[in-house]
Amino acid sequence: MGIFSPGFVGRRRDANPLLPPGQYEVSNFPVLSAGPTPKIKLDDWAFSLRAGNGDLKAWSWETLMGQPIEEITVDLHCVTRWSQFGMGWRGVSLDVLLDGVDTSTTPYAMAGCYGGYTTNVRTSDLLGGKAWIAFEFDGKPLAPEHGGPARLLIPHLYLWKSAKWLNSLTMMDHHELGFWEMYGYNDIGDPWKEERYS
Ligand SMILES: Nc1nc2c(c(=O)[nH]1)N[C@H]1C(S)=C(S)[C@@H](COP(=O)(O)O)O[C@H]1N2
Ligand SMILES: [Mo]
Repeated sequence: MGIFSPGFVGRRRDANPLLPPGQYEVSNFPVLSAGPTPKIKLDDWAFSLRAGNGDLKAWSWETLMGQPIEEITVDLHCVTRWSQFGMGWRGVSLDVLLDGVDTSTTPYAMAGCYGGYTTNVRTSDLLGGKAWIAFEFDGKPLAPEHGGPARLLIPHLYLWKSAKWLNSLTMMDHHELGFWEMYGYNDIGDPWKEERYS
């Protein structure tokens, strides 16, 4: 005879193997922004891939839409402890955008955004089908408060790494800290290892 009824066991946090340690499930996709929501017209939108010596490649909205688009269903985990399961997105893989770029000398990257937010990631966290520029959520254009027109989507890391209003990605041969990382958030941010703070 168990201590809990089957229904109660199913609702225990640690009973769900999809939930990283210390997280709870939500279904309302909370908004978390460090500043005001920038309003960017699609005609003005641009994304640049940079390295130390300048722009490597750049995309307009039109040229981004011309790339192979993937349907992405993922669980997202925020360092403030909410997780949401089965979130449906559309976006372009970073593998596509970095195709033909020699990343062997640039193991670090910094995402830059309209509004000035930055976050640092390892190049290895961007490649191998693990990261996208996402522009649709739940069948609709990505809402401005969630990072529309387009945001980085790196579901295997805490959500602060998924930079909203993405505008640039700078490939670097050296390590630098982004906005929240300078305030003590973890350098890597793996929710399964509970890498919340540094
Ligand atoms: N440009 C930008 N991107 C950002 C942020 C921000 O303030 N500005 N906040 C980060 C943090 S701390 C979180 S938790 C997620 C929240 O994404 P959401 O508002 O879509 O839930 O966006 C991340 N990306
Ligand atoms: Mo956050």
